[in-house]
Amino acid sequence: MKRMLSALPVVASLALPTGALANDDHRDDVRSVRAIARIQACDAAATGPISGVARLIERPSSEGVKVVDVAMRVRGLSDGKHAVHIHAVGLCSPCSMAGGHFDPGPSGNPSPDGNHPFHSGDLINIDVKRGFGTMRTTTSRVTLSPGPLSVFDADGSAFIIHVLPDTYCPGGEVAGCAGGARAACGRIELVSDESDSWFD
Ligand SMILES: [Cu+2]
Repeated sequence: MKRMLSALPVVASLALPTGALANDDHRDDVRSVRAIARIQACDAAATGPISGVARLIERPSSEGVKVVDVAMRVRGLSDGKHAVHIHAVGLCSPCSMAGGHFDPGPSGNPSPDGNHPFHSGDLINIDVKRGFGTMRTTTSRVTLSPGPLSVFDADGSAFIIHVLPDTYCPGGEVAGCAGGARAACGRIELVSDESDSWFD
């Protein structure tokens, strides 16, 4: 009887590491939210063909805040830097249908460029060398999952790549400071767990 009682704490201490392992396994079950955008020229007759892809992954930061990693590759833009933003509407034909910069929060400034570069959808320039552009950034200003900052609101959202670089408007609202005319566009679409479109 005495021997059986003394065995109990051993069983309990063995249970602890088993529980920790189970938690680690459980974390692997949490799937990230992913989205993709196919980038096309706004006016291929004027610029020549432009094609690319942007991939987005939402993940929790170490503080538990949702952050979205954005990786974009585009061929056919002119060499140099081009502004990239998430615009308010998921339509690209024509590119003006994408509306202004995605900015669902309260904005005290109704002017399209007045809040620049502090819109939710403001990102960084894509850098193009010999016709091939890449851009990687992480934003905490939008989400892919549902919520007040989700790019998947009632009318969706789209990337716009502009003809000019984004200067981030240090002098305030100056025409063209946010990139000027629109060069390319891509509607952002949710990628389901079953879809293989992420990998092509
Ligand atoms: Cu823009």
